[in-house]
Amino acid sequence: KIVLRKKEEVAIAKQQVSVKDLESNPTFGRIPYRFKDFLLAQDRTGIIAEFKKQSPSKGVINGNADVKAITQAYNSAGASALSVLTDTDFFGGKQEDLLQARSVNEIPILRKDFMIDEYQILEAKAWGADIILLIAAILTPQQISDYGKLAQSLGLNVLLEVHDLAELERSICPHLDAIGVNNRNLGDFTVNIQTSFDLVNKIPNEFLKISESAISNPQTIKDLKQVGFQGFLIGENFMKTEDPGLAIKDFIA
Ligand code: IGP
Repeated sequence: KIVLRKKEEVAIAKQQVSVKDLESNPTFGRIPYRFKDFLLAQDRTGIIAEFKKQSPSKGVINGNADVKAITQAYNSAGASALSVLTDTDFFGGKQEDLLQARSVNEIPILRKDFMIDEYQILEAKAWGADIILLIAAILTPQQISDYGKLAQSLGLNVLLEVHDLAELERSICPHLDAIGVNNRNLGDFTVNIQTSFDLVNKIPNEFLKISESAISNPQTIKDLKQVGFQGFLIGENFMKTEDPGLAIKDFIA
């Protein structure tokens, strides 16, 4: 169970690095990029390009991938934002990946991890993230509201991830900037793009609308745009290729 594993991980991290240490990191004071400014920019594509070396559903995708080279290539191809996995146990990511991506990119970066404690939001800020992910399936509405509020008070943007209408309805609150519909069921890993089409009209217009996972061709982006999505989170389809920075180009009209 991911949540229990994360709790252990966070408990250890707290012993090693105090909140004070996180706050005194020079990166902690930077002013984050605004998700909206990049997602809606005319010269960008709406693609949130993900750096992901492995996943529980696919195993190793691209074990030797170079985070700086790939995120820079995504960026120069026109990605609106980057997503970097920092979960080690399930996704083979790490803090260093985010730091490295931050050091060479001037577009928003999502810290892609399972946030279950306020401490991780301070980490995200200290490591140079601009956006955090809150997954409705593993959080109570109270946690979503509290974590969203804390993140926004630090200048971070908040992406809420939902997989069905019940999650969306119970989790919606003012402390969110974007709502992502995950086309992958985190319980059994099945994917269905239809999930996005079914939920798009239930997302209030004040939030950025993102479709996440299992997007594998440019036509799907056009179809999703047509119904109102503004962001498209894509990982595996790029990462599984020899050259992810080249693969993204086919998705840019
Ligand atoms: C990307 P894909 O199918 O393009 O690789 O999916 C992203 O949506 C997926 O990695 C993801 C994810 C998550 C990973 C969506 N929600 C939550 C970890 C945790």
